Amino acid sequence: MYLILSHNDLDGVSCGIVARCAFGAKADLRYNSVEGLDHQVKRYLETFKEKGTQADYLFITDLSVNEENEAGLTEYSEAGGKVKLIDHHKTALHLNRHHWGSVQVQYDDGRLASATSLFYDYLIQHGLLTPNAALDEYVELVRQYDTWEWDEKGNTKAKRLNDLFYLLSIDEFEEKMVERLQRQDSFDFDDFEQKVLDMEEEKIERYVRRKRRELVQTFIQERCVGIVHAESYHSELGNELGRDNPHFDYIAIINMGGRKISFRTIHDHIDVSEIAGVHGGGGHAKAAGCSLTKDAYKLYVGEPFLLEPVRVDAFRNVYNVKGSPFGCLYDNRKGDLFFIYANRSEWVVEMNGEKESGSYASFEEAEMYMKRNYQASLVRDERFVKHLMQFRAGKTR
Ligand SMILES: [Mn+2]
Repeated sequence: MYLILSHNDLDGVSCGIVARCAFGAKADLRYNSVEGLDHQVKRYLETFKEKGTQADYLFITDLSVNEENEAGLTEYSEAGGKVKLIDHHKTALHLNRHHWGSVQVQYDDGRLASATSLFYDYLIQHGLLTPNAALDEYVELVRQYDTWEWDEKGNTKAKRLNDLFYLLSIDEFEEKMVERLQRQDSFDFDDFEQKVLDMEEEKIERYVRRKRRELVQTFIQERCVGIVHAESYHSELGNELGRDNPHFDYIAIINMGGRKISFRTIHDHIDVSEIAGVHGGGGHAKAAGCSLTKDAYKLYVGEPFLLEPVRVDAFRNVYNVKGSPFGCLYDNRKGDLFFIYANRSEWVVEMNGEKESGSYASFEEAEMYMKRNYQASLVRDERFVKHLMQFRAGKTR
């Protein structure tokens, strides 16, 4: 029996799927949350001590273990137990000091690795799985989704695979994929799945639009944070809210029911796994998470509770458009007016008719300064035109 303990997301479950393709009924697949894995490993090691070996081979994929289990697995391995931990999170790199640890964040050619792609390579290299074109394509879709490479490449098939994963139960998804990957020479969705995925896409769009209006802005440990409460679609929210609001260093998504926080950033200079690490969590530079501890609750829920949401920038404007060198107009809830315009090669922010002291090399930097400090949003054309008319009247008078 091959025991595979893996993560319960698309990448983790796909490790199970390739294991099923390799080992058939001899694979025992168990999926865990990040928090759940250590309990599962601990229990396994305890039963091993009492009753001897339970599995011919133990694979742990897409997740890493705590210090206690690290010691336990080493002991297990020294006692003759066969075990391999295959992961791609940089927070697990220290496990490479054990011969049972195999953690790789990226390939030699610079592509980021996923647990599924690493495990797939491992199984092929050890003669345990015969590759085929459908599996190659499937594994690549999972890798692109898990590493966000799909987004750059515009590969929506990878995104849709993840959507399908969350539309079905894990068992159903696993069964459908295993059957398809063994039978076909390319990987595709069927007509029914295509239709359901189209509907899902529209549903996500509506959800994100609604959440956009619930976003609050604050500073936590000198970082500008956008906070939103949401139970689902964390990746989509993190990505879209982050892109709409580049002045946020990162987005924190609070799941009160699950007592968890997800952190997402679109910026290269921010590593959200460090921010999650402050509260005992972890993950990747651009996507990480932690439990909603008492301290985290105070910072991300309690203190910002009474803040008003950030107002959304007007988006149908023809005249008052961002980056126009003639200037564009913003206001905030306090009633302050802001004008950002180009003065020769510099960008300037004016607040209530007074020029602010700094100047900026680009419109984006000027807007970032204003949004971080004053939470202003782009006003609609009607307001802009009215403002210009008043200004004109003031001048001629
Ligand atoms: Mn993964």
